[in-house]
Amino acid sequence: MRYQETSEAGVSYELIIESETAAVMKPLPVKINILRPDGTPATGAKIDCYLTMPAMAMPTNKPPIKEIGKTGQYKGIFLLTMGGLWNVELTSTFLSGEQNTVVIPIAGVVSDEKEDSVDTKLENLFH
Ligand SMILES: [Cu+2]
Repeated sequence: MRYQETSEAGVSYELIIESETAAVMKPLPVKINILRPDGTPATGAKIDCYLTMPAMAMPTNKPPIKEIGKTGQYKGIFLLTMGGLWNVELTSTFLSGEQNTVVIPIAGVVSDEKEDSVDTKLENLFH
């Protein structure tokens, strides 16, 4: 899945979740491509990432985000701890000291497969 958001300062953030759905309670490898307003890769930024839910307070969820080489492409692993709407809050601090932030909403999906397997386990308990 691919999301794109542009900050007020014109910095573009592309968030790629390397799976078909943002499944809950599964490690989700992500890549983040950051482009400056002139279209060049934003290299050497420090990225702070907070995963929050707009509907409620959740425990702090702050996956580390690291740059892959000096490419302006960053990576990390998300873990969504419940189903529903999440906000991916990304703040970049550039070498110049300049900061900017975007918020990207994503839907955490409880996997049917997981529910089925729990049901099957319960059925097995009662038979
Ligand atoms: Cu929640």
